[in-house]
Amino acid sequence: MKILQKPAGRDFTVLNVTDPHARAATFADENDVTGRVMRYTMDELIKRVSPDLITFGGDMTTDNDISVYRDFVAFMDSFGIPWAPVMGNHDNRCGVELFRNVVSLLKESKNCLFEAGNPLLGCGNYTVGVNCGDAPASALIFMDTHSYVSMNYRGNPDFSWGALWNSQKRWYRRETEKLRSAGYRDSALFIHIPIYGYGQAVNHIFTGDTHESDEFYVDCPDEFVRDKTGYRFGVNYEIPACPAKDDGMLDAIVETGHTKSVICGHNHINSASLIYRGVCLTYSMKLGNISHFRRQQNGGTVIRITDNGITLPEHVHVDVSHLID
Ligand SMILES: [Fe+2]
Ligand SMILES: [Mn+2]
Repeated sequence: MKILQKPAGRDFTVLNVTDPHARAATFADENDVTGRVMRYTMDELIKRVSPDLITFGGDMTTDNDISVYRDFVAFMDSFGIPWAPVMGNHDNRCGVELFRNVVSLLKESKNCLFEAGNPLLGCGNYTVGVNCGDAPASALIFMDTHSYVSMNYRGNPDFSWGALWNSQKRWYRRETEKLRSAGYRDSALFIHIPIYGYGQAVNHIFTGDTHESDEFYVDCPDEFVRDKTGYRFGVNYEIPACPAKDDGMLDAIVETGHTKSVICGHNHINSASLIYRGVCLTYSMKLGNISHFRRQQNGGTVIRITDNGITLPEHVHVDVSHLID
């Protein structure tokens, strides 16, 4: 487990960005709009948030092209800030040999904390500890949600979004047990594809699936149903693209009682943050304007590690209208 230091007397700030779906031109052509949007967004986020760590929620690119992966890794490295990614479904399905090269890029990268972990669990199941001096504070857990599985999904017998495997849930339980006995107060979990609990939470808390509003990133519009805890923000514009059958992961999280917050990507136009069964389930803001994009959702999502544990997330919206109009 890699350890980062929380400076005494201030919070440790984690900035999550996700789903850039970069293209060759994004970084190769300095006048390319998608590249300008991505650079501007990252620069703004870093200026406004001053992150100690950038977590990355997957789907680096949709193009199965090693040069785009190389450019993206260099881009993330260029900020001089440690960063920790999970794999997205597009990364996972880019092909065996290319994927091996992507993993090498991440391992060789200067500021990337990525660990492939046990290959029997997929790729990129690992933990980063945040300590204050020698004292463990909170931990960040990263897990691979794979790409697709074949099962009956919404009428399609051959398809469901990827789910965490049983072996990964066993790893997660052991990992949180170890963290707890080492003195880590709590943890946040970073994944690409939402776990089944996201779907359950939406069904449980809201009467409808979507709510059309441009003000999703501010607190609760009146007409939007508030959950029982009174906590929620964001809007889901589409149904959670989670596995079709219960992956049992929310049960594992609730039973182990260590992870306070889960942050996922994948649904590019969802931004809801809900507390369900005592766990905060959040969709991250999306980085950049490529692939299924709402300009109100461009930005990043922040959690902070305080002396009292991990805070609830906040969305940071970066307006890029001047670049894409
Ligand atoms: Fe994506
Ligand atoms: Mn995805």
